[in-house]
Amino acid sequence: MSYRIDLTVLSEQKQFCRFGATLHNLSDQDLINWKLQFIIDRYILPDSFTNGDIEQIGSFCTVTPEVSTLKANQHYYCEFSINTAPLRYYTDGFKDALVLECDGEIKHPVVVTPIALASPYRERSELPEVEACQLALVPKPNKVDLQEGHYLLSPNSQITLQSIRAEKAATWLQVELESLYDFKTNPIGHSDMLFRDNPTLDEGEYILTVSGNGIRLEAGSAAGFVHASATLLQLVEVTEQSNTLKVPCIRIADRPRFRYRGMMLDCARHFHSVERVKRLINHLAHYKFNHFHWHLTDDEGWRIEIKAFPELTEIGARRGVDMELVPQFSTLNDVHEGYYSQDEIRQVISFAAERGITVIPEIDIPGHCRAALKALPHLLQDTQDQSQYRSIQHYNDNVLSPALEGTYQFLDTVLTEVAELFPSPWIHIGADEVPDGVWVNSPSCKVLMAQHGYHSSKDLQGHLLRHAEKHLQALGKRMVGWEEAQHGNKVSKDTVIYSWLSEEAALNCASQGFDVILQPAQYTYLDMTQDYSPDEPGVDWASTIPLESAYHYEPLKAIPDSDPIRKRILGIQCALWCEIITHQKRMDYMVFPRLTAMAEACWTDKSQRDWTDYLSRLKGHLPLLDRQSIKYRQPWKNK
Ligand code: TNX
Repeated sequence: MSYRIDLTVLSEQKQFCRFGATLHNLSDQDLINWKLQFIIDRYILPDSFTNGDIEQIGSFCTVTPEVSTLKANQHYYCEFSINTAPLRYYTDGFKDALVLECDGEIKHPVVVTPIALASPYRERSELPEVEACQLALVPKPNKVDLQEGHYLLSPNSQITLQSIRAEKAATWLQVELESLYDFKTNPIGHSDMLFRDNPTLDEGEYILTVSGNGIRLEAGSAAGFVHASATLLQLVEVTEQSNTLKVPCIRIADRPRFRYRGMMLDCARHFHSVERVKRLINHLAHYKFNHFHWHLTDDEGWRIEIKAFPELTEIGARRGVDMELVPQFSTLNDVHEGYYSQDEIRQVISFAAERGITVIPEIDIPGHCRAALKALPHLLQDTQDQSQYRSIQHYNDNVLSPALEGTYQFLDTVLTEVAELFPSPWIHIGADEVPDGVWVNSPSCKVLMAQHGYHSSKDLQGHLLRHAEKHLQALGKRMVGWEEAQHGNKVSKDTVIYSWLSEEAALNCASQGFDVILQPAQYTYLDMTQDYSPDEPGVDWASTIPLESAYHYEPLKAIPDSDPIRKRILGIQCALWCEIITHQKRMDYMVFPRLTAMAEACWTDKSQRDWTDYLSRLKGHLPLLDRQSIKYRQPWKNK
């Protein structure tokens, strides 16, 4: 180890903190004409920086020190401030660091020590001890009638279809019985797993009956059959005999509480392979989710192949030191790259459809567009624009211009390809977090504003989104977007709003006549830390979300059942933003077991939900997670 960097909190207040960083030259060579690079996801106030200058693009920082030589066995020290909340977790500190010499020609890796936090070490909180429940069903079905005895699935067991709608569910059940329990059904055996149409059952609803004669799965929809299969997969118990499973005799009549039950995955901040995406979608099916919201583009990466614009992925899907997109969030030295070809996307869509899940793509505009802007500057950059702005993630060049022809050409072409590729009736266009100050000093935006009598940047954003909405409508699609999509009051009430700030904001949209999906960050963001110990990975800008808080998310608590506004709330979605999700293990840790708590908020009636009861079912359910090698966060310390 030749170079090491330490970061220490010097002082902290609610919205202001000061830090000291020390770079140790532990080598036996002087560093000459050197620079320091590091990654941190807070904005460093440039004027607060001592002993050098800092330049920051997103989370990527380059320091030019005041003194250009750092002697062997000496150290360099700098201080700086942020005007945001204190750091509480090790993952808040430097993620990586690098020393550059000779104009970047020589790179020296730097060991990063864990940040010395100001706050005292906080113990991880403990869950109450509970007995593992035998009938470990998650989410809890709405009506369960447990009976005496068991039915044995044997080497002679066969799946029989009396409904064409059940075909996909039956295949999925077969695949999962084999992968989870090493159980093979017999194509010419005794028909004891029967899928049967029941036209009295609504979308998603099912009845599952296990008796001495066998197992019957009834539904009126393809999704209902998938949900029935998911329940059956949680009911089976292994036995000593090979290819023999035990299922308790039972009758379950079950239906979803909300018709939209979703999860969003951010594949832009870090790329996740097709295999990883499918793995997650399969888990979603086990918990009766029916939508997968695929966040495919953002400032830090464009992940979907667009045939008309190969630059979007040639340039926009790669980050590295000497590239158009500089490193962000994780390593400085490695190239981070990846995108999904249209063929791979089709594969994912059909994999999801086989599990009752609709894939909703998101192309995030007009903010969060840095990757697209860097890839297609000739179309998208407004070279006359002198506006000064800084986005939440510290970019000053990430917003599309509503006054450029190229913006519309880009948007129409991309949305047309996306609409052709995805059978989903909904297309998500983002619309979140356009920074203040954008467009104000753009001559062409001023002209556009004057032409239409617009007064603010919100009007301009609305102008662009209304265009997107009309284009999507012409392609037979419904536009959906984050909460800010209704800013400027230009899109129609046909747009579905995904509300992430608060329930109040969601209800405000619903009362204006928008359909709404609830995704409040304080409860449903799986990138939030799960406890108060500093070694918990994650962020906490919205909250820390222990399992108990996730479980206790109860939407619309204050709204009477009779209030018609409830009809506008279509459902719930949880989200995994992936700034810190760099590998499968981290993903599993952040997702599980909180996903199971979210599933219950989506599926199970309020009257059926109980924290302690959930915990005992969760305890009984953990072995099934183990069978899938899911590296979940241990809910109990000494499992
Ligand atoms: C907010 S919620 C964002 C994302 C970040 C996330 C981090 C929303 C629409 N935008 O861009 O990744 O916070 O938690």
